[in-house]
Order: sequence, then structure tokens, then C-alpha cells
Amino acid sequence: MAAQDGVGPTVEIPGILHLDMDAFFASVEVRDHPELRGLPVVVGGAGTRGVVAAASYPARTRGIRSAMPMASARRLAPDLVIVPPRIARYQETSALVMELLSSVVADIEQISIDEAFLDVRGARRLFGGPDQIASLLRSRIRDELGLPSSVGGSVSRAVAKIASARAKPDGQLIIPAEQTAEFLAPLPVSAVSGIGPKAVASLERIGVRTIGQIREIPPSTLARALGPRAPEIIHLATGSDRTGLGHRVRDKSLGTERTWDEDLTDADEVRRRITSMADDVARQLRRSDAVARTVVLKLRSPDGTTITRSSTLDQPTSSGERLREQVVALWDKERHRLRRIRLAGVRVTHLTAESTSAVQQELTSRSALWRDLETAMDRATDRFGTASLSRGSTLGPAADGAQRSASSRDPEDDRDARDGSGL
Ligand code: DCP
Ligand code: MG
Repeated sequence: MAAQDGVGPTVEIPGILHLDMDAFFASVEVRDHPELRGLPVVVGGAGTRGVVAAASYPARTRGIRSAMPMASARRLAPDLVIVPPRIARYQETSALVMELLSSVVADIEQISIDEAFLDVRGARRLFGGPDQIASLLRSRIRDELGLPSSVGGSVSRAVAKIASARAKPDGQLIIPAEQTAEFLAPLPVSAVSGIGPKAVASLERIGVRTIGQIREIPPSTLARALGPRAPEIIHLATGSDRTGLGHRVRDKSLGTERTWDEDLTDADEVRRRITSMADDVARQLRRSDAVARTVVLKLRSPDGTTITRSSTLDQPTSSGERLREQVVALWDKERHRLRRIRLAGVRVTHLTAESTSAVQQELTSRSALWRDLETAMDRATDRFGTASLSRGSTLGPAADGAQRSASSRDPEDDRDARDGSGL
């Protein structure tokens, strides 16, 4: 491929890779229970109010998708195999995937439980071009962990992520720089992570359905339709983002969300679960060398009432202790409003690269000690799995009762509007 074999410094290498595990929770279950191979398998709660967290590809050919009510999934596939979630197992497997990736590529940024960006522009001499590195990573994940994954590659993060989705299942797709526009043109605008339902609807009102059409519309029309997000959306949709890895874009966020089969009525149980989620989020921040200023707690009761509250810190942090304090304070303030909890989310916003801001301040404070301790724990967790180390307050029954656990960065802004949580 010209872009990879090119000799001149002007050739841009599509060396930003996005690796995403295929049907992650379901694939772990199939690997651990080989008799399930080839069957329509879903992970989720089997009860009447259960929801599909992950669906194997054989289940997907029957129309089954994540977040679908289990009852609908059962109707689509009467022979459906429903496996209850084992979140600790998936976290442990995720840590092994990330460790394997880090053993090959130095520059890696994990963005959710089963996906990471990798910058392989500097790894060429050792391992070859992006295509070879993608094959190497995928075959090692297959051989050593028994799991399928897919990789997209591009000069742009946004396009690499789109490419990995198009490569699924069990494939890879590297887009040479000069083919970026051609690759993007026919795709629906919703393929771009960051273009949510609100932006899709605004674009549709001005007749724009595909990414290619965005280029044909005068910028002033786009600005009217999209408001202040117009430049960012144009940037993403044209594949011109060159943010690289680890450079936090202002106002991006990162978080985790869980829905439970049973209603939580015990305040201590809720507190235990949200503090454990705050720890997860802090760990993700530290893996990305990022710090956050704002912590957001979302709670939903079975009737759909949703409360979203945030608090902003004096100094940005990636400390689990600080995040736990904040979510517990928010919970203590709001707990009287919701007697039963079905869903909780912990999210941090206003991220910055750690090196640019808080580190110097943190070094002089007590949080530096916590940070060192937590980083050491992260390493141990990566090496031995989550079961090996846990704080006293998170030990307890059923921390794994989640039926849906989505963890992602870069959620579309519209999601909260859709939830009516008015962030
Ligand atoms: N997840 C969840 N609920 C959701 C979405 C995801 O619990 N609504 C969990 C289960 C998934 C895991 O997160 O296995 C990773 O999410 P992905 O979006 O990457 O989905 P999959 O890995 O399952 O499938 P794909 O092959 O499309 O990546
Ligand atoms: Mg996945």
C-alpha cells in the first residue's frame, strides 16, 4: 500500500488504529463455554425486564442487538442462549487485552472496556506497516486469549473508529490517507462517533444524510443547522482530525453506566456500587493519562425518572478517592428523591491531558500519594485481574449484578438530552 510503503516524509501513514473486541461479553462466554460456539448467545438478565448487554454474531444475524429487551430477543430467536453477566471476568479479560496491546505498541489509549486507540506510526521498523501490525495484534489476541477482534486504521481517530466498525466481525480495514474522502462519502452521518441523534436530525432537515453531502453544503448553512458544534462535526466528518493519542479534546467525557435486573433499595448498596464505578472511571482516566474537573452522577428509577447531578472540583484529578468522595456526596444529597434505583452512571467531563495541568499541583498534595498508590493498584489489576485487589468498601455481594454495563468515551452529546437528564 503506497501510504505505508511510501518513502517521502510527505506521505501520511494511516497509523492510528482503533481495535474493538467483537461481541465482547458474549465472545468471552463462548470462549469459556465452547459448546456455545455458533449458537445465538446473548449476555444479559433472563428476567422479564432483562436487557441484552451483548449479542454474539449468530444472534445478530437474527436481528438481536445490544440494549434490546430480552423478551424481544427471545421472540426473534426461540433457541436463544441467555448467559448471566460476569462483569469481573470481562474486566479481567479486558486488562489482559490491554496488556497484550501495550506489549506491542507503546502509544495506546484505552477508551472503553473493549476498545483502544493505538498510534503505530513509530512501530514500523519493528513490526511493519499498520496492516501488518493490525494482523499481528488480532492474531495474538486470537491465539493467546481465544477472542475475535477487529481493527480500523486511518490518519484520523474518527475515521479509524468508523473503519473498525465496518471491518467487523473478525476483520481489519486500513484506509490510506488519499482514500479517506472516498471511504467516508457514502456512509450515513450517524456513522461518525460524536454525531448523535440530535445532529443527525438537524442535518436531515437540510437534506444531508451522508458524510459526502456534508462537504457539498455551504459552511454557513451547516453552522445554522448545527450551532456551535458545526466546526467539530465538519472536522470529524471530513476525517481531518489529527489529534493523535492522549491529547484530550476539551469537553470530552468518559464514564460508565450500569442497569440492574433488580431494583436497588438499600442506600448502602447503591453507595457501594457507585463508588466501585467511580474507581473504574478513575482507572480509565489514569490509563489515558487524563484528568477531569467535573463528576456527573446519573440515577434512574424503574419508572424512568432520571436525576443527573454534577459537581466541579477545584483541581482536575484522576484519583479514585476524589471521584468516590464526589459521587458519594452527590448521592447523599439526592438519595431521598429516588427510593428505587435501576440504573446508575458515573461520568467525568472537562478532561485535559494530565501533563498539562494538574500534575504539578497534585505533586505537592496528599492526592499525589493516592495517585501513586492507585497507579500501583492499576498495574497489579492489569497483571492479576480485578479479583486480586479490591478496597474494603467495594467488597461485598453482587457487585457484579449488572446486566448492562457500557463504558465509553466520546458519547454523543445528545444521549443526555434523550434521557431527559438535561446535562
Ligand atoms: N455493553 C453493554 N450495553 C450496551 C453496549 C455495550 O453492556 N448497551 C457491553 C457489552 C459489550 C461491551 O460493552 O460486549 C462492549 O461494547 P461494544 O459496543 O464494543 O459491543 P460488542 O463488543 O458487544 O460488539 P461489537 O462487535 O459490535 O463491538
Ligand atoms: Mg466491541
